[in-house]
Amino acid sequence: MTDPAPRRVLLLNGPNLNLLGRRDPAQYGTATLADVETLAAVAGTAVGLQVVARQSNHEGVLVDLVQAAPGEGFAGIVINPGAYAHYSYALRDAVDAVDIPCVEIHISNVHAREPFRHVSVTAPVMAGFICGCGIAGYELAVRALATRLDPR
Ligand code: CA2
Repeated sequence: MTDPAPRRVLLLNGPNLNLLGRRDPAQYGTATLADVETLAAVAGTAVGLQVVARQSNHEGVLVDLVQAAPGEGFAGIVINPGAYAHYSYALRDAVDAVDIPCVEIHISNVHAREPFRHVSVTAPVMAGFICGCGIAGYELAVRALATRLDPR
């Protein structure tokens, strides 16, 4: 029998993550968003997942992408909501409304930074939460999603 098509997962990066590698290397490292997307794609291939990457600076666009993900055949979502994690109830509600697992990732250790970053309003509706592991967190998130998805 032929192998089934790989499951597709959505990698969503939120506001300002398009600037990765251009400023603030002490906080976020020197890798670019393209590097992060490649890393996640390679990690996905290793566990039988096809990773499709999107980035937006706009809350409503991220909400639309989350809402559309199940209908577009995505089995799960890896999301770095950026600063929206700290206050976007709209993004939280969108994640809560979809019936596919979502894993939140932050490059930096948000708990070791300014107090406003200590809270993630999106985290409670996620299947998992990773922070402070640098961009390796994206690989960990993809692998966590793979183990979370039912075997076919
Ligand atoms: O640690 C993370 O991954 C964050 O989600 C990054 C967000 C920040 O608002 C969150 O609190 C934690 C900001 C991303 C900004 O990225 C930049 C990269 C280079 C230069 C400037 C900003």
